[in-house]
Amino acid sequence: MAKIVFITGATSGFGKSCAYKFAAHGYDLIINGRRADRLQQLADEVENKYNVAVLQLPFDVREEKKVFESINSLPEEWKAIDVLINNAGLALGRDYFEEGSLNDWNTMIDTNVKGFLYVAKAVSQLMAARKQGHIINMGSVAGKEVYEKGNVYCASKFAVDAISQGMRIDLLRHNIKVTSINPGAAETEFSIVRFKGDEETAKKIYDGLTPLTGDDVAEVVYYCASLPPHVCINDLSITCLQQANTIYFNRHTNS
Ligand code: NDP
Ligand code: 8X3
Repeated sequence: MAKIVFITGATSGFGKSCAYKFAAHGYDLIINGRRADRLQQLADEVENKYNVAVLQLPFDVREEKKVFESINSLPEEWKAIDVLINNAGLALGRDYFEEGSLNDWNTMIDTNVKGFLYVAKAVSQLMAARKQGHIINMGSVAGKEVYEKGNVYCASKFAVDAISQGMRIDLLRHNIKVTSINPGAAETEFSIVRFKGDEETAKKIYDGLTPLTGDDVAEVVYYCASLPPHVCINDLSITCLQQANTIYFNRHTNS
């Protein structure tokens, strides 16, 4: 019986790369995101390429009832989730605190904190019943150190960091591993979403950098998931070579 990985936010970026990586290693996939057309396309591609089974679970992680209903009504054979990659999330805006948009703040907190919690709780209940499992939470360097105009996004990722620590303690008695992965700047659709479709501004974030890619992060996520049963990476930060923390970059520009 193949192992099962459940990936939230699989329609783009890290989640999508993780889908390919885990499928390449023979995992069956449960894939989530709001864009059903992208889930279908991903399912078709990995099923054909890797001959694995894929279950699509389109929902918005902010919809509490839908999250629990979708996960609790999984077919019995799909409830045996080995790995959860709790990855769906976003930044919206990069504004001085007093100029920040309440809508942006609500969406980030509802998605990155509350939605993240709903998925983690629903899946940890399934794992606790089996006394096994591995939850990999997508944090960020922004959850370790605040930067200018990062305010609420950083707060949401600090929350992920604290929740990961709490989960690690409370789920220990169920034999469940909890890993927090904290990437730095990675060129996915993250900045396009953050700047609301302004591709030029999004591109500038990576000026003079060779940033991380989704595949780089997926490699690390898979490494954490592939260690022996008695070994758990608790907390791992990863940046590109040109990034020291959330503020210091060694950009190679012509000017
Ligand atoms: P992308 O924008 O490329 O992917 C984000 C994914 O999250 C998409 O699949 C999107 O799917 C999903 N998502 C967003 N909101 C919801 C929602 N309400 N319900 C369900 N799914 C949702 O960004 P990344 O891959 O870069 O980001 C993935 C995670 O990594 C995020 O948590 C982000 O904060 C974090 N991160 C990103 C970094 C970066 O520099 N790129 C660095 C550190 C951490 P859909 O729109 O179809 O719902
Ligand atoms: C994404 C990385 O530095 O843009 O979490 O906040 S950063």
